[in-house]
Amino acid sequence: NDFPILNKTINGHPLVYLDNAATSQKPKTVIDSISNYYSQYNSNVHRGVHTLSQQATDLFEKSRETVSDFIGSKSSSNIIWTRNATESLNLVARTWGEENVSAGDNIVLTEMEHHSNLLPWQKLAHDKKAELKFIPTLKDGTLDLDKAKSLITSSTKLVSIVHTSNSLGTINPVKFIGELAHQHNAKMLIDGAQSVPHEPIDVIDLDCDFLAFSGHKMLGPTGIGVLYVKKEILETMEPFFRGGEMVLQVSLDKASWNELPMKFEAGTPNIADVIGFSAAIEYLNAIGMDNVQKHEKALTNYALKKFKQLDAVTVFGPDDSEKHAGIISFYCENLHPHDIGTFLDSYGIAIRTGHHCTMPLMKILGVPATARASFYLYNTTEEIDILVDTLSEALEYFTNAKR
Ligand code: C6P
Repeated sequence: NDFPILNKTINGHPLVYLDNAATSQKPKTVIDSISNYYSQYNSNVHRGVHTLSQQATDLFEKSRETVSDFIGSKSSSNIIWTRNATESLNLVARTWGEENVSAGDNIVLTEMEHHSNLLPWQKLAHDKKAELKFIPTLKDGTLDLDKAKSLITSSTKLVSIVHTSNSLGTINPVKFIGELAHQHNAKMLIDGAQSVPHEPIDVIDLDCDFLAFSGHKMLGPTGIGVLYVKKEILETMEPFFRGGEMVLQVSLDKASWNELPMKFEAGTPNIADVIGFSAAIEYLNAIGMDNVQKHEKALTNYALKKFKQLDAVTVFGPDDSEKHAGIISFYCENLHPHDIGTFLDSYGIAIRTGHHCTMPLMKILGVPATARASFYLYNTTEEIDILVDTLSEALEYFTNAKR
């Protein structure tokens, strides 16, 4: 009941929203906080001495502290606002990457990276004549960690890895891989787009150098993302964008930079969505991330068992919910995932079908695309029953249609 959209009917059926890996729904507190900002505090931040500007600045900076605490960061000045995880990843490639990667170096990724954690490194490697190396995916959807040990060497400058795969649901051992990276003096970046919304994250415990994630996948609005960077690294990085707000002194021929994190936030920021994102985190904190994780583990176990009843369906990713987050990616023999997605939609069930921006992984799995159901804190086992029963009907319908 906290989520207005979940009371909707779609095609005459109650909405069963199972596309949370693409984006989550928003509780009323988040929607209201944005409206409240525009009706009560709307003004620019860090610029005015007037009351409204100071109130907006206070809310904006308090939100940075809320996010910082949520991921266990030592200071809110390690938190840079971006538009989304994609921008956060590009920021690292275009600043730290440009300055620290040279010919002969390598960057280690996995075969299951989202395009957002592949394409920026492809460009950097091409420009710098560096090499990309990929930790392979084993048959069970986990990473080949023996291979990881031999791929990460003294020539590795960065290991950049997806924490939870959006296409397999695999939860990767990023802390262990980070230790391997640090043993070779390489930096560790975690793509947390699919993990930060679903489990407690502590950047100090993970000891990652960079962490990227998006607000819209964790009850927050679209258009707001985060890049966490260790302070000592952030201090050495050049700005990404240049312009207003990120400067200290400007003359006609040169400029010096504002203090952290403003140095990385040129121009008027997305104030309303920062405030909305903070309301989302407060909502998650009130429930507790341990509880969110526990609930989704139970749903995943339930779904993995239920899917075993469907003979013609292959589920990708590990069998064990300790290694498999609430993302069930599947393929039905001789049936295109889009047909399944359309059939399910006619019953009000929203899933995602396609390559999920992981085309190289689809090639490795040997499928053109998958159908994907992804869970969040508001989903129920009853909804999984509806999904599996309707999927079973779909299989029957398409088998009969082909006869
Ligand atoms: N994955 C999905 O349906 P943005 O779009 O910038 O908020 O997030 C990019 C991104 C980065 N890494 C991972 C692991 C992701 O899953 C995503 C977004 C969505 O799977 C949209 S393709």
